[in-house]
Amino acid sequence: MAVIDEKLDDVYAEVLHRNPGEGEFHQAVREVIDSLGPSIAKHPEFTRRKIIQRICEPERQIIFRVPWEDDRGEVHINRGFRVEFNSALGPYKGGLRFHPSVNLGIVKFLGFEQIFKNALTGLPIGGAKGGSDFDPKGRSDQEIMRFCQSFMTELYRHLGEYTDVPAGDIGVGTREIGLMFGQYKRITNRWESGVLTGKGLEWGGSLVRTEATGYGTVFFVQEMLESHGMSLEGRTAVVSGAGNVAIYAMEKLIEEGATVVACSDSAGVVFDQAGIDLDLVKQIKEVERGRISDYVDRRSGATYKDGACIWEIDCEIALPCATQNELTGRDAEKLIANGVVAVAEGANMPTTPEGVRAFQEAGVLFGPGKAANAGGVATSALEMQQNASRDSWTFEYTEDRLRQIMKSIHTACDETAKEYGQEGNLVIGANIAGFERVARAMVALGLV
Ligand code: NDP
Ligand code: 2IT
Repeated sequence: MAVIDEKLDDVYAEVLHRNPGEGEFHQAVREVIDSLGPSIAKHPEFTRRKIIQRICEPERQIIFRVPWEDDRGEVHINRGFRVEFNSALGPYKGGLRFHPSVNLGIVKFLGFEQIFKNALTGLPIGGAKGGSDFDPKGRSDQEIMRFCQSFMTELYRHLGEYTDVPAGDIGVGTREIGLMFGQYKRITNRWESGVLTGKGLEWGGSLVRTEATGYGTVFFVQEMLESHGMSLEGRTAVVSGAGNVAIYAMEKLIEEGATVVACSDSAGVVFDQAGIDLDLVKQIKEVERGRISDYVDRRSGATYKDGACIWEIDCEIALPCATQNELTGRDAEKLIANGVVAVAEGANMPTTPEGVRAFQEAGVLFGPGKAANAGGVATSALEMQQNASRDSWTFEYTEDRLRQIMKSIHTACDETAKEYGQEGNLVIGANIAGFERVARAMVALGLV
């Protein structure tokens, strides 16, 4: 780990003390704090107003019981979370994750990252995250509906288009957003489209939101490559995961002339030298909600390995798009030895601190998640704009807006890194650029 700035040492110690056992949250805070020394040296008002201490403390944390009944009549009790972290720049905004691993520390790490990511988009959105330890795998549509309705029956009172606007994340897509929107509408008697994003196209959703995170990550990679006189054309890529982010990252990579040779899910890895057949992946994961192992049954020449490590596969572009801490220092060493040129985080915090350091020391172009995967939430903010004006934009126009936003995020990270004497370090650039926008707003809004 980098040596933490002296003045920030106490701040981090206090975070550890106040939030025991929340390893992922500690990791996310440490990563940001490690970058901020030069910024607070330049802005004594941030120290005087205790901006970092305030940013590390969520404005509000909601934990609630979610009871529901399965198809056999058995009662289940899950735990629901919403951590409303920071609203200096706009209403709380961030996804909901349904996965058995969800706990308060994970929701807090995600909510904390979201503050800076949302600031980087330049759009008026604060930071939040939520979810539940509910496991949707193997559940029927009826069970999913009962769970979503129970979850929203508690959460609705905390939401609103000017208050808190959730969206999807792991285990939450258009189906779940629809069921939650339906329950919100029923309870409140309001057709309030701006209360959730990631909605279906026929009931207030935006074109490109489904594709946005994956596409945005690839646009960010293109910015990194182009600023070094390179392009995606003809490059070999590997993308972990096979969910929403991974699928649309693969789609844009392929469109831009790269060959994607591998993807994965939590069980194993598919390798397809000829290039992943994306229509088949979509059929298996989006339509059938099956496992990625099904791919090899329908595609000759492809192989599948249970429990394999995707980062052992030769590639020039590596995009971790599954989950946190999925790419370790050892994995990074393997990718570097195999000649990786660029890595961008489609997932949130997928690379461990050792992994990030290894890439940076080896001179690999590295795009941190809070910059590289900001296209999803940015397009959510575009959905909110369309909802507020009761308008809907074309695919081309919305995609162009997304491309411009990703370009401006890259420029902000790059220029901020240069301004602070850290040229090429997009981690420091992203952290400081995101932080300073929030910090300036917090100073302006007073001690609230
Ligand atoms: P999905 O639920 O659509 O897909 C998740 C994928 O990751 C699946 O292939 C899943 O495999 C795999 N995965 C999940 N948990 C684990 C685990 N513990 N170990 C290994 N693999 C795992 O989620 P998304 O694509 O929406 O999200 C992926 C990542 O992108 C997350 O980090 C999320 O926070 C981040 N993100 C998402 C955005 C969005 O707009 N959706 C925006 C920005 C970031 P399996 O099916 O086997 O569980
Ligand atoms: O991590 C993320 O940025 C998301 N899951 C998307 C959040 C959003 O509000 O669109």
